[in-house]
Amino acid sequence: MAFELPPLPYPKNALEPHISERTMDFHHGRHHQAYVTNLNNLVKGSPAENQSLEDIIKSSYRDSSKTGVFNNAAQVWNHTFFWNCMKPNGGGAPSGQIAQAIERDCGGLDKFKELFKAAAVGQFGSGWGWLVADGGKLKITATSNAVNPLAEGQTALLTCDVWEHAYYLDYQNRRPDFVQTFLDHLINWDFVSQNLAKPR
Ligand code: MN3
Repeated sequence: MAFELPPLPYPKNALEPHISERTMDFHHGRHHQAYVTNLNNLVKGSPAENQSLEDIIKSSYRDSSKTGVFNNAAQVWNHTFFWNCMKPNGGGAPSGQIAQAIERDCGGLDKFKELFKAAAVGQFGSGWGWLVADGGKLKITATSNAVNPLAEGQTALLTCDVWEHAYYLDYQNRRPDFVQTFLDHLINWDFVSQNLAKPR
């Protein structure tokens, strides 16, 4: 069974003015779709064809004969996760368990934003900024290219795509402004809470 591009969890123009419909059109319709198409072509006729996306990611990571499979599988997963990390009128403050964990492990919401922005902006070249759960604690990380917490044995809670294709049409070279906007206006804290609450 072939992998499919999941629909966006909101209309393409729903994140305006922060992310334009044009960016979403390219990012979801072209970039994310291309990873899905590439993955299907790469696993066709191999045992990976019948594996879950998560299993493909874990089993192909750091296997030099499966670099293409890993990169495309992880990018399919990363983008689906990223769309769900955002919502129209997002941002604001988290509540409940995730708010307490951010207080405990990141020093509060303002400090979290500062550290997340530094990690995401500081990622040299293409990659992702993350909030993860690792050994019962929250951590802020950044990964290069397609690498994600799943591959590293961590639980992904939140991500921001910092590949240039994520922001260049709307923000050009101003990655810090894009990440700040993501933090202030786009984060779907309900989704982050669900990820923390999931048994693992
Ligand atoms: Mn992307």
